[in-house]
Amino acid sequence: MSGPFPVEDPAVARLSARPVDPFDRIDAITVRLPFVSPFGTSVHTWTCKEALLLRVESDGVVAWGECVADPDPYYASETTTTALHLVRDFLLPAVEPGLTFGEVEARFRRVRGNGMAKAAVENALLDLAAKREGVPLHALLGAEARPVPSGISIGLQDTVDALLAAVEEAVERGYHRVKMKIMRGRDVDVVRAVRERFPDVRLMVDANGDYAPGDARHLAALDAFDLMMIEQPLSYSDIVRHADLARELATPLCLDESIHDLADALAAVDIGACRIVNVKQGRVGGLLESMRIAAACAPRGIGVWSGGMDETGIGRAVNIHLQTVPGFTLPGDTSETSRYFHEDLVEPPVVLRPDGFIDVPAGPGIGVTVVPERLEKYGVGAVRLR
Ligand code: OSB
Ligand code: MG
Repeated sequence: MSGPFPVEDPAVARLSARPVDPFDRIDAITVRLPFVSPFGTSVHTWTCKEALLLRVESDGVVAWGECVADPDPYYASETTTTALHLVRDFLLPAVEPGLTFGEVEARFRRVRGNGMAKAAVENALLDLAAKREGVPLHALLGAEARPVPSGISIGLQDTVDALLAAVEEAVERGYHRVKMKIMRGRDVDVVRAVRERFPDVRLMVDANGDYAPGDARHLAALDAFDLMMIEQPLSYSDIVRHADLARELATPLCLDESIHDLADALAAVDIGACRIVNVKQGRVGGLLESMRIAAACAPRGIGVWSGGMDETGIGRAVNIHLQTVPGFTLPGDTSETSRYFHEDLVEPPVVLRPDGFIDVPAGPGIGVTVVPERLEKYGVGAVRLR
């Protein structure tokens, strides 16, 4: 049943009214960072992180925005190349200092979809605003600093032993919940093996849309393993069948790929397609839209957590700041830097405290510093946009 469309969240309204700061130049830089180990999913195996970065300079202040798109369209339709096209030819031309963030967002709405490109611009402008004001990003979002819970996303492994070893390491490190990727033919037996060995771990699975509506009975076998949720079992393009599936399963469903904005989230929640939403700020078009989704889900009793896109330290910091916002109620896909990269672009790296929590950076803006030599080392292309 559809409820009323939510009124604007007060924190979002305040940020929307804020003018965009003046800037002197904007560059796009593409980087490629090798992963410590390949990340396998039902849709693709990634061996490195290619990311499009936006660098904004303003009176000697340097701000950053990382676009979460991959170089390929296997997780989402956007790629690093399409995002550069959209940023250069359609989004940046619509940005003028002095417009409010709300007005910029309204201009961006004329461009359909392409949330990851929009988010990259918004992220950079918000980092600039926070740095020029001398406050951490989470304060700009209206949230109090609080340690955020950790979560790990373990890719498909070649053997069950390798998976058990990865889960064991995660449990020893103190991660608050473990997510494992599943796909057709690598699901029930593998999950059973993990559950038998780790009876108490908070466990969930992510299928990246590998199943079809006819698989409901098969997926119901997962109900035996006390999973927190099943993430995106069916296609990214099919919210309605998730509602049908949800009625067949005891385990809550969570949507990732299907949710591109607040309207998608409300549609999914209203028809019972999910009880939990994975908010990736890039996928939904930025931090303002992420806050709207969290604010709309909280009173509906819908769990929200921040997903990840194996970001470099720039995007990882953004995800950590976002999770201080009320409404982010569950551990997200936020893990230590050392799991992904031998060397990241930024300092300091994300580390887990002994209690498994992650401290939100305290410095201005995103609160991490890009190391120029590493940008040089991992950069594969740069172009001045403004
Ligand atoms: O489906 O959540 C996903 C990474 C890339 C693309 C899609 C997904 C993921 C992850 C990893 O699960 C999240 C992370 O560790 O950043
Ligand atoms: Mg997912």
